[in-house]
Amino acid sequence: MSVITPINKTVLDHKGLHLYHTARSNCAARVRLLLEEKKLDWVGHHIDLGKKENITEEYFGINPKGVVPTLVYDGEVVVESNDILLYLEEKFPEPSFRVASEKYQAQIKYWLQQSGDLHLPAIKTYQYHKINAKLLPKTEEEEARYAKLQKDPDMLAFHGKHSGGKSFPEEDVNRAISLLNSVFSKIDEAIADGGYIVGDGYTLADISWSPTITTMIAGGYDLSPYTYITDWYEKISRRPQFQEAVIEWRKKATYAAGVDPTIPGPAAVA
Ligand SMILES: N[C@@H](CCC(=O)N[C@@H](CS)C(=O)NCC(=O)O)C(=O)O
Repeated sequence: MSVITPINKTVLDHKGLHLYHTARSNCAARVRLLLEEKKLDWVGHHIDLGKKENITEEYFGINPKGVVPTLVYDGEVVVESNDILLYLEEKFPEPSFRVASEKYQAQIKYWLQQSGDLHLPAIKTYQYHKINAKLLPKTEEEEARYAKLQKDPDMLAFHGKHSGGKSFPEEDVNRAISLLNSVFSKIDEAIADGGYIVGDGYTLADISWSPTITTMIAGGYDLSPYTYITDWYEKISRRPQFQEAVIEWRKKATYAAGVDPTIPGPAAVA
């Protein structure tokens, strides 16, 4: 569980649930979705990635990698979106998005782990290659600020690959696509069994992966070979909670001056 001791002590005074999040982030969206499903009240702190509001000493003081989301609950700081899902499930068990059997609980953990492990090499790489590198360019001053604050070597290497208008190396993009194809084939197979990723009910595994599908569609990823995923996504995206936590929030995103916010894909994810 990614409970951390923050350097920025101001958040220790937060009472109740506070979420530091971004409108267009699939990582933040999965946490908003669970909060919505559990009908929990939360205070939002919107961190606009376009305006580089994450690249500040204050924000790195609560999230050491400078990424969203970060959850603060009564002063306890939790990072890593999939760990936040497990944390919320533990603190607020009803309604539950886990299933009772041990076999299924292990499967949920596996899918949350996959979602976390594949984020940087597959989902984020694909998305920066397709959209975000152009959507979120850093000025020289922002680059310098980032280099000073970011201590994580993987994050430095990742953002170094698109700095100064560079394109992602072809091998990274090919690897991302191959990882995505492989995980989507597995998810498709899992859904074929019971209509959901784990068993025949809506669980944290679906809550973790469905906002990622929105992001993939927005990035122009072809999901048509995965017919079970397509039907499952259709079903989940019709939930009012999904509309509120994922789709409505995406519409609130703002963009850096001079950036074209047009996103390919169905109108629902524009
Ligand atoms: N493994 C992290 C990844 C978080 C992450 O990379 N969030 C993205 C938005 S989806 C972000 O904050 N990007 C800004 C950046 O990389 O500087 C999690 O699941 O919370």
